[in-house]
Amino acid sequence: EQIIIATNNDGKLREFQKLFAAKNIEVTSLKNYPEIGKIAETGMTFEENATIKASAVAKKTKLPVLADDSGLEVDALNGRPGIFSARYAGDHDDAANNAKLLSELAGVPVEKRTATFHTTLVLMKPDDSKLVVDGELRGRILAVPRGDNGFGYDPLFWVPEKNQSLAEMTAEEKNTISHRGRASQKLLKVFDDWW
Ligand code: ITT
Ligand code: NA
Repeated sequence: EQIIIATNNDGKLREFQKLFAAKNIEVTSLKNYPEIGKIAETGMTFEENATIKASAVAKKTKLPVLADDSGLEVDALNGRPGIFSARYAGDHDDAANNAKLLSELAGVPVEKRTATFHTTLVLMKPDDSKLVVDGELRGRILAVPRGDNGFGYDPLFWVPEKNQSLAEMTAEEKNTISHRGRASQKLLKVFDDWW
């Protein structure tokens, strides 16, 4: 079995490779399809954006495609950056995004720094039929980054049950509890029947 992950994000790809290895599903990314350029995410929801990415790639490859649209919803910021998490500080730049998040939350006390990480996955067949699943993780935004693992906002996302940031966890630990891990577990549960 082969699935293309419609992503240019190496951090996501690494996590999916681990998550899907258990099912013997081989995962490749858009790196193998340089002719597919940047896909404009013009939707207003995670599902719309994931569907746009999946369907653009399915059309070109005629293969099953999985797309991930994710984002960080910060309560004190009324749910921002949300679907704009990649473009929060302009062009996709993790360091700039994290710096902007810290500055927007400057002075906000720890108990008010609650946030949700959200992932919507869209699995699409070449005939455009799709399977949609979501996953979420609640946590808090730290005032100082912690840990070197993971990617994106991981050093700033603290998980109370573990007393660790996502960047302090191993990839396996993160996959067990994360938004992406939870969505993937749902997907893998129904995958065989749906396929
Ligand atoms: P693709 O669209 O190519 O998949 P992207 O990084 O642009 O890659 P999104 O549109 O889903 O993906 O943007 C999600 C943003 O949230 C982006 O800034 C990521 O770095 C960040 N992000 C997503 N999942 C994350 C995770 O598990 N931990 C930390 N940051 C994450
Ligand atoms: Na997006």
